[in-house]
Amino acid sequence: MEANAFLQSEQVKQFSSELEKVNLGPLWHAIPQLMNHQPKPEAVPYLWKWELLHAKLMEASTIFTPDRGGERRAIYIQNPGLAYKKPWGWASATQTLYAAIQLILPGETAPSHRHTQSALRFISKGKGAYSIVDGERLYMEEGDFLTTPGGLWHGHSHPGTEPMFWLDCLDIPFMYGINGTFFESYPDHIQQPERPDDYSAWRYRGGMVRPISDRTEKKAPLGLYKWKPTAEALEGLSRFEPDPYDGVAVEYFNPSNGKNATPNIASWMQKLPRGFEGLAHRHTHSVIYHVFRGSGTTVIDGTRFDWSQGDIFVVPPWALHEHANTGTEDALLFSASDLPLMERLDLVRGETYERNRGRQEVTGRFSPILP
Ligand code: GTQ
Ligand code: FE2
Repeated sequence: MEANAFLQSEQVKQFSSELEKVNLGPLWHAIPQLMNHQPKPEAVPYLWKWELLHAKLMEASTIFTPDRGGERRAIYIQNPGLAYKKPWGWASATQTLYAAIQLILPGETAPSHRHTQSALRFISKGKGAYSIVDGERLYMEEGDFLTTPGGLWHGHSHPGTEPMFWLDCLDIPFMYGINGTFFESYPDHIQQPERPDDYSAWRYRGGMVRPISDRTEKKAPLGLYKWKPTAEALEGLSRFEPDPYDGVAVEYFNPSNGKNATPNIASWMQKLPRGFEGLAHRHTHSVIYHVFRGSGTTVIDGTRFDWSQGDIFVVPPWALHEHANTGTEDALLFSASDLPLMERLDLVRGETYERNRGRQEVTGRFSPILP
């Protein structure tokens, strides 16, 4: 008897269902689903418009305040492909990463806490608030990048005058999946400074040199990466040929060890020069993009996503994608990915798209939800 017919036979089926009743399972039925030949992500390519995120956060500000709720005013993105997780509470951006936009208004304070999840922030809009991380107040402005590795106390407060919006990205779903969550509230609302303001930014004022004490590996020797030096790095790199897939791209790194600034999450700032038309590729890590400046399109698995300032979009693992700048200025994309997890798991793999001169055939166009 041929294998398939044998598995479908009454005797085998009967036995399999008896196993189920006693909390056992037959591998011979499970293996093709469990061992797919290549990644089969549940997360789908998706895009959230800034107009929607902004409108919902403004609405939230009339309903929820950190004061009354004891927590941050953040609204997270839920990947429709991960909606199967909602019965146990929520869906995340990808299988490993969470992303949200957080809004803090002048006069508000989000109390300090600490957790095993690592966080990063990228400032989309506004200035004047600070994040206090491990006793250091970091004053934030548009384009700045902050890292808060797991385990450090952190809270936010806004002594300034205009609303501030930023992207939060954390490895919450990954930590949840491995049951690695520990969380504590700070005993006394928001932590008070234990070091001078912007201490780490001053220590790294020079850029590519480090204080001699940082030869010893530290979790977050630099807490906040200013926009200006990042922009200068992109400008210098722009003298040369852009990467055919990613344009002109730099990575935020930990100056004490040369690794990604945030444990488990890699973060990049990439410039797609005016007229840039990237080639398609795919890789095992998944990416969350946040459009800092400009507009363009990304084709993901054949569907075209049009993006502009403030939008968030997700490239799931192993999805073919290519970026193009269709606007009249340089485009700047901030991104966060789980590449460091893939590296630790020895799962770094990628493929370039060879057909059609390296560009996908566009089979559809994504229609985003507007407010
Ligand atoms: O600001 O500390 O969006 O702990 C999710 C979890 C933000 C934060 C989020 C967090 C924070
Ligand atoms: Fe937090």
